[in-house]
Amino acid sequence: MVEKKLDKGLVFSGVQPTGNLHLGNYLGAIKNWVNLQKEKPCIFCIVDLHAITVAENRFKLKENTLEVAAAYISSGIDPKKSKIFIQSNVSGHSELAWILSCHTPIGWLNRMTQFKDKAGKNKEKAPLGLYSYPVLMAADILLYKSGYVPVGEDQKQHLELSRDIAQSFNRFHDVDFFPIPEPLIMGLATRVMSLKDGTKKMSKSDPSDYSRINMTDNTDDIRKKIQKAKTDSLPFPDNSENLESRPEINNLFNIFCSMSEMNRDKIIKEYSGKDFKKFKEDLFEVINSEISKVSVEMQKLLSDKGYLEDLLKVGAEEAREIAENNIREIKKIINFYNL
Ligand code: AQP
Repeated sequence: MVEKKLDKGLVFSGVQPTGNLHLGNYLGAIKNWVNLQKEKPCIFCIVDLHAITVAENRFKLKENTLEVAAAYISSGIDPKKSKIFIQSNVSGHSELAWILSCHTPIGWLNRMTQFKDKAGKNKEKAPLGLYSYPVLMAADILLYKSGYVPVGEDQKQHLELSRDIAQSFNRFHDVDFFPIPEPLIMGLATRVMSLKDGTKKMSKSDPSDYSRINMTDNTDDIRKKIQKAKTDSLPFPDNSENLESRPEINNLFNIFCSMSEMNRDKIIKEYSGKDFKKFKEDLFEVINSEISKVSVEMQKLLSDKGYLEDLLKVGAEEAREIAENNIREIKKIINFYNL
């Protein structure tokens, strides 16, 4: 549950349809949205324009898009309460991205670590879209004048940039049009790490399937992956202080806390000094009891493509209505001719 009072307008967030949705996306993002929709109007987008910033993601765009829609609904997002739609179906996202790019100094983009990570050594050959990705993200949020953006830790820097861009627009035009969006970094697993390397983020693009629990994994997959998850040769710790120096253990411990909703000290008391066999068995149980249900429900929804498509169409119509109104206002503020 969100503890602070949310009085700054609606909630916006999204997931890229890039396949391999995983436990990080679930715990760091989607699961938290289910509670938020009880308190606020929410918009949950499938951000396909972001996905095409990486060329390989274009191959399975349609099926990955439906997979995200199925994941949202199977996790408990209610399409009657929250708007669920595909980003490219609402043209205001691209239109506002251009406008906001004219309010974004290149120096701000040069600081973005995600671009540096994804472009790697080949930054001269990286597409412009990958570089300007955070401007499109600012447009996604500001198009709906959203006040809150629930995301995992990894998106914090992009969100800070969205705030700067909103302020820059407001200041330049001397208006108070865009609310300054706040990140909501929620839950106990805001940065879920790879099961094979506790210093690396659990990620869709990791070539090893054993690095992550996928939201479509069945019971057997989950069992195998937890059994094989990297630990170390020391016993389970007797306090949470030295966990930072044991990244794999820290990660499994955080996943356990988050999924079981058990108190940290209670978990430590239960397993302290023991080897990891029993802990892993119990970790498997808590993950499996939740994720395998989501996975089964996802398969069911994915077998009814028409249902998902209809729902996304309605979501896009509703989103378009808000977006078009706001774009009209923004154009007035800029002083564009509107003939
Ligand atoms: N490991 C993670 N822990 C916690 N939260 C995470 N999120 C992603 N990975 C983790 C959160 O999930 C939401 C949707 O993310 P996205 O669709 O933008 O995907 P991503 O962050 O690009 O996911 P990956 O797995 O890291 O993809 P690749 O490998 O392509 O880079 C966001 O709220 C994000 O914070």
